[in-house]
Amino acid sequence: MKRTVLAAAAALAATAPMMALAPAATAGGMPTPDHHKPLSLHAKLDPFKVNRVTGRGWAKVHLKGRHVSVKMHVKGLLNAPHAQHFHIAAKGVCPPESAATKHNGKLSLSTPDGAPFYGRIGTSLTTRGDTSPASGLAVDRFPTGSSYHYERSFTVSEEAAKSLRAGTAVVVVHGIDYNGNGKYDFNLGKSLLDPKLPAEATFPALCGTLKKSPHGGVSGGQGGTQSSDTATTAAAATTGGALLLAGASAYWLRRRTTRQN
Ligand SMILES: [Cu+2]
Repeated sequence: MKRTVLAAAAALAATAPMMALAPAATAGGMPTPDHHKPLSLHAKLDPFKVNRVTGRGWAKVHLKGRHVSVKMHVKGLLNAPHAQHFHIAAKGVCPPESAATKHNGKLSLSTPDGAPFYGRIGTSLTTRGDTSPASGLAVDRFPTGSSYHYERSFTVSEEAAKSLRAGTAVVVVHGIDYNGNGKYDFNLGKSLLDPKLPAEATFPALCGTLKKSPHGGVSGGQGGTQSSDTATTAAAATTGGALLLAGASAYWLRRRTTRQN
């Protein structure tokens, strides 16, 4: 019996190397107990005045292993789609106004201007489907509006989880209206990330570092942790369905993660 299983596993490994590789890589990762400690983080999202933004917001993240439950609220932005991400693996801070440079002759802060401070995109906070950096500018899958609430649970990359634990993950909401004409246009030129998009659509609007919450999380008592987990489970069911549609590999990843937890 056991030999049959092993033979089947060997055959699977030979015929489907991609599938066999993924679990092996996880085993090699040797997760420490620390990785399983749930963690609550929060960020106050402040506007980039140099980009003529007056809005603000907040973000809360519950992290367990590589599973995140994200809640965000923003207000006072342009009524348009807003790309939003966890930026990771740099200084873990929002850039000072002095990081701004001239774009189309106008002093403003582009996404690359701020990169030395908040880092590259680690997670795309989309409303559905993929959440990897590849979806960084998937404009049709980001929240739209001048004010909005965002809530979603999903699995982040090992790198993003690491940055969240290290306190170097930064929430950045993009999309500004520099010339105040009520729409994204090319007054600051083309986006440095995608020349088809106006710079205004991708320049950072709000920013905040995700810090460990003083209340809630590990030391926050059973009540808070439990309610968070309940919300996570309910939302995860929806996310699972979306990933299933997104492709077999994502589905595989989802199942693997579920088993680990
Ligand atoms: Cu971003």
